[in-house]
Amino acid sequence: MADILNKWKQALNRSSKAAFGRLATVFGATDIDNSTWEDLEALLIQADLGVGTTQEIVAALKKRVDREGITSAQELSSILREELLLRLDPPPNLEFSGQKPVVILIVGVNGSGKTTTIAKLGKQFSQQGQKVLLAAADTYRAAAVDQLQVWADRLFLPIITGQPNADPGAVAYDSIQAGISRKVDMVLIDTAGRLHTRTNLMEELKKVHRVTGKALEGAPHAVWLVLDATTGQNALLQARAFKEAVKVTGVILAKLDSSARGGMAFAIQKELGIPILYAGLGETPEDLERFNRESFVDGILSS
Ligand SMILES: Nc1nc2c(ncn2[C@@H]2O[C@H](COP(=O)(O)OP(=O)(O)OP(=O)(O)O)[C@@H](O)[C@H]2O)c(=O)[nH]1
Ligand SMILES: [Mg+2]
Repeated sequence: MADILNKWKQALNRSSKAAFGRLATVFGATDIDNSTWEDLEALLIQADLGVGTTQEIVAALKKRVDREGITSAQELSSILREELLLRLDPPPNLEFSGQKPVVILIVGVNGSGKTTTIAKLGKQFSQQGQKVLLAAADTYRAAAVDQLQVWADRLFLPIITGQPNADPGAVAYDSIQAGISRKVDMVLIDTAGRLHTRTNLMEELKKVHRVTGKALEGAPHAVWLVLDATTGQNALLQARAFKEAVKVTGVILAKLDSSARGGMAFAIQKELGIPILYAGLGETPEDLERFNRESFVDGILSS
């Protein structure tokens, strides 16, 4: 347990050193005055909480300071922790009851961390005793298929690939068929990165989504959006567009370890209501953790 907490703290070092770390100067002041609130608001916005969430938090803090008769800036720190925690949902249950294979479609913009995340998920699920099949439905670049193939070999996971430039829907379809006949528990489908603003590519993704449903009723059982945590507020626009196109059911925040702006997690929950399922905390297959709101908040607030 202590190891896991340390891992979060180390990974969130950048976020905590940047905007959140500077909270220490706000909380270091003796008494709460107008500048305390101004500084706090500025720092939360810089940490990418978004204007809406920031204003909501500051208003809630002001109310509590009044009601609870708090005067020292120091005490603000612990009620801020509480208010931040309140704005993240507890991790949802990820049991998929009855379905077999469970088909999970992994989507996101270019370079957000999809392929690496699939390797991490594949490793975790297979360690939990699940029979996993990977599907390389990113057929745009030969290198993309190779990348997933390398992970599959390294992790001893079976993989279905298509020819370069093959129809990604066809690869997804074939992989589900293979998953059914091989009686696997899970099919993890990698897709090509695409900008959320490119209509034709988003249409193609919708098609992949539909095709999986033809291969197996009820598929995909989950659509997980991989967001690069270093992107900041643009991640919110991405999440909105992907949610609209393919009904995203969960978010994976990759690269939290490289990010100084982890605050976007709050904006995603507040504005889109999509649960954050996992956090990517590094580049190796072990660096994926179930998103834990306490570890996350303590990680960004530690300085
Ligand atoms: N530090 C860190 N790097 C990560 C993490 N996840 C992925 N990366 C790195 O991000 C880069 C892009 O990762 P990919 O998995 O190839 O991203 P992708 O979304 O599949 O990219 P495209 O297929 O080109 O759209 C690689 O260098 C990864 O090692 C993470 O959690 N932390
Ligand atoms: Mg990829």
